[in-house]
Amino acid sequence: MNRSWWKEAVVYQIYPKSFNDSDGDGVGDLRGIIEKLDYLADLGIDLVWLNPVYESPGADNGYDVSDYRAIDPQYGTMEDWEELLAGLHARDIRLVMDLVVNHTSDEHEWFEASRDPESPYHDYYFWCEGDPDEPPNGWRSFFGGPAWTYDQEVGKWYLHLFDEKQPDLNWENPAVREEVYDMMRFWFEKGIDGFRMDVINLISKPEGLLDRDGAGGHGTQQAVNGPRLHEYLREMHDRVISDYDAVTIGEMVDLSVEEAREFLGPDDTGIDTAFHFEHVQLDFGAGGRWDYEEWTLEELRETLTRWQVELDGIGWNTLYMSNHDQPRHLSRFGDDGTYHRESATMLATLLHTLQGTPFVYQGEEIGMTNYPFESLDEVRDVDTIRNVEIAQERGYVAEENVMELIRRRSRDNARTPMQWDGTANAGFTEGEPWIPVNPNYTEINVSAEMATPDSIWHYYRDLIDLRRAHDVLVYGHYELLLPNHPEVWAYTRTLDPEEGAGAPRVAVLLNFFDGSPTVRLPAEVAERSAELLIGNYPDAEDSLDECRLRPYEARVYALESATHR
Ligand code: ISL
Repeated sequence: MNRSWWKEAVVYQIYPKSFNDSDGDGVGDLRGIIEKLDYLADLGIDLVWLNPVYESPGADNGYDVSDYRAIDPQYGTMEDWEELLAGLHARDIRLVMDLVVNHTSDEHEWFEASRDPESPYHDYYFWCEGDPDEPPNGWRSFFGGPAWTYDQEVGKWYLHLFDEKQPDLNWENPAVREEVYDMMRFWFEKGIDGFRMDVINLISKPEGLLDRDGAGGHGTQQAVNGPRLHEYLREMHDRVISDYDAVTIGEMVDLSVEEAREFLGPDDTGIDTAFHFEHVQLDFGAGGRWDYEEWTLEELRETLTRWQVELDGIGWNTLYMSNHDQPRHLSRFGDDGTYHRESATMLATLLHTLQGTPFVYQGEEIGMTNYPFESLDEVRDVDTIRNVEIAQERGYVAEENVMELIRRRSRDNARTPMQWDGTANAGFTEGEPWIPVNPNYTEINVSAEMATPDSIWHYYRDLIDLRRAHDVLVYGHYELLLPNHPEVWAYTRTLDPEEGAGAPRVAVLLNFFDGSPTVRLPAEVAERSAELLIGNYPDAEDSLDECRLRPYEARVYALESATHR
């Protein structure tokens, strides 16, 4: 398998608004991140993905960009950003910026100019003529409600797949593409190491979208992997990305593994790796994200196994369960009460021992949990507010269950401030935080975690070190061992299987529940001599013959000649 620095990297995602506030205005900022550079280096990560810090009115916390080449004043200045990049590079940490080019802010100068039908900018967006009472088609916004807004002054509708303050760019217009490529080059020339590409598989809209009787009538789904997507991505690669040693991480909604094989295959679109959503949608009910159903180990294991097997040798996986759009994965897939440490470390073991690039979302490394929302006043996210209203209208959620749904689902669960220590506001700010701090900060915080030798934080650091020491954990082929075990997920990773029994190989055992199951591995694994590389309980036995796992126990064994590189 071809080696790449980004395959070997562990990524740390920083949501700047909630990471660290240096000036007491209650909002995290770039200087706040600079203060924590040594923290990042101590954790051992290789790459930072920074959510948008561009100038923005903030309707969607920076995913509504009004100037792609300027830093939003709430985060600091371009000089601060340059200092941050230099500070990261000085510590051998690379930087990936967010590329938000499916849409701009409605306050972007292009959109403002586009309101004039005579302006060359008019065609930068999807403006559609027609009856003010009847949207051009039935497309729905991801944030709920119609994907079209009628602009009285212009006398036309415009398309927005997200908030009405996020009009979609018209990629069919070559001038739009040129603007984007220029802007990408601007950041590459400043020295960044790649882009995480926001909803990149929505940029190609179906033909006839603006034609009321045209193809657009079949629903928003048609914006996913649209007809010219390959062409645009290829062009972006050839025109800009290929000039740099950069990683490209596509956020791709509704991506199937078959599609991923197409997009991520060598010499195709130039996208190196992608975020898919299959495993974070297993607990969606019939009504979608704002409807709930229990996830099962069977489904989770089957889903991620499929991605492991199908992409092997063809594409490359991202390994994540958390980000700024997802509730905290410890609360979702683990036990954030009794087995807080055990389940956080077990899930971390999964995310660092599959094939792919692990993404650690800020706070995950200390076991941050969902927020105990009690009232709508504590919610900040547009997506939550709008979608909850709609779920109520449609009857997916009764009034008395609204707060429970928010506690489970809201993106704000991941956006509460990073918990640095046990002082006021968790050490995040000396002012009033823009969003409430999780009251559990007195127990769950960086300072306590770093001071406790067997903490979640230390386990993350050990996992990151371990992956760096063993090529098999990066490049090894995945093989599922006990496909039907009701409580345990067990697999091996093998480097160069053609070397037979001498190939470096590790076995991973993960107990997903609070029982104490017995694991009988197939003889060819169980009979090998094994050395425990990492585990989240003390005194795990060295033998693989009939193991009994403790609640949420995780163990990683080297089998026979698993070599250090
Ligand atoms: O947040 C969601 C639920 O998990 C998704 O519907 C989300 O909107 C989708 O994953 C796209 O996300 C990205 O683009 C959005 C922005 O709000 C998200 O924060 C971003 O990650 C629009 O730019």
